[in-house]
Amino acid sequence: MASLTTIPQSEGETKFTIELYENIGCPFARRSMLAVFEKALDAQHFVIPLSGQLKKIQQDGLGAAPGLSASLSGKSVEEMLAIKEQYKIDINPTGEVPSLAIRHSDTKLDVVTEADVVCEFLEDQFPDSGNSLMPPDALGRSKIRTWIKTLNGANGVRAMYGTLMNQDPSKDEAMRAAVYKGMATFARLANDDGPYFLGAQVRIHCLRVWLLIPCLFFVLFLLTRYQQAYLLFCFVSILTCNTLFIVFFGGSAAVANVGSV
Ligand SMILES: N[C@@H](CCC(=O)N[C@@H](CS)C(=O)NCC(=O)O)C(=O)O
Repeated sequence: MASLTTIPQSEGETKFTIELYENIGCPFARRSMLAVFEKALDAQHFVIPLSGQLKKIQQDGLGAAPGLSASLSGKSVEEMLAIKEQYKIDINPTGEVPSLAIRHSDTKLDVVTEADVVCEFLEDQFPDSGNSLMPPDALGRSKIRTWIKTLNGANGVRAMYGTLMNQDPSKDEAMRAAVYKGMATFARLANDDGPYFLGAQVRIHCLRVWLLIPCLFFVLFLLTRYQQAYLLFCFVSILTCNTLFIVFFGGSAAVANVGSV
């Protein structure tokens, strides 16, 4: 195992290090990357190829997935396939990212999966580190949970993607109504002052919403008469999101290679 950075812990606490298994091309993984960043945690980052990327590079060579080749530079197609297989054996049998591994000093390994669960775990485990991702009051926490539930439900992301993908004009009206219903829930729960959902601080659900901004703009583009303006917003926000991720996580974060584990 490559040497890992140890998180500062108070005396008497068990020593452990955290490892985030991620891929910059995955919105779920990005959410966990943002949570690690917001909690100011010194995690070891490992890039895991996505199945779609592996399929492309097997068919058309490393150039077919430039993002992956940049993250795992110097690795051959066979080595990338091996990284994925080893990840399934050691960390997450589903092969999905993100996964957060907690490696204890006695080599015991605990693994947390599912992006939302990883984010809540980081908040629960490190309440005093970085930004607090959950508000101290029960009412604030209930608003966050209601919005996340809405986002996961029929009027949330599913309605947005459904609207994007729909080829049947007779369903347009119902889909539009679902998206508006979801947005109305968001507006009802949101704090009037901002700039974030519950006021002055970034909270856990902001990590989800930020990554949906390009999608929201695209849905608005489809729903509105001012299509050119929204299309422009859509491209700008996609570019901004990607650029920010590359700057913050692709460049400056210690993105290591699981092959060195
Ligand atoms: N339910 C999971 C979904 C994560 C997920 O779907 N990740 C995709 C990439 S965006 C993945 O790793 N798929 C498996 C693969 O590409 O091999 C979560 O919320 O974290």
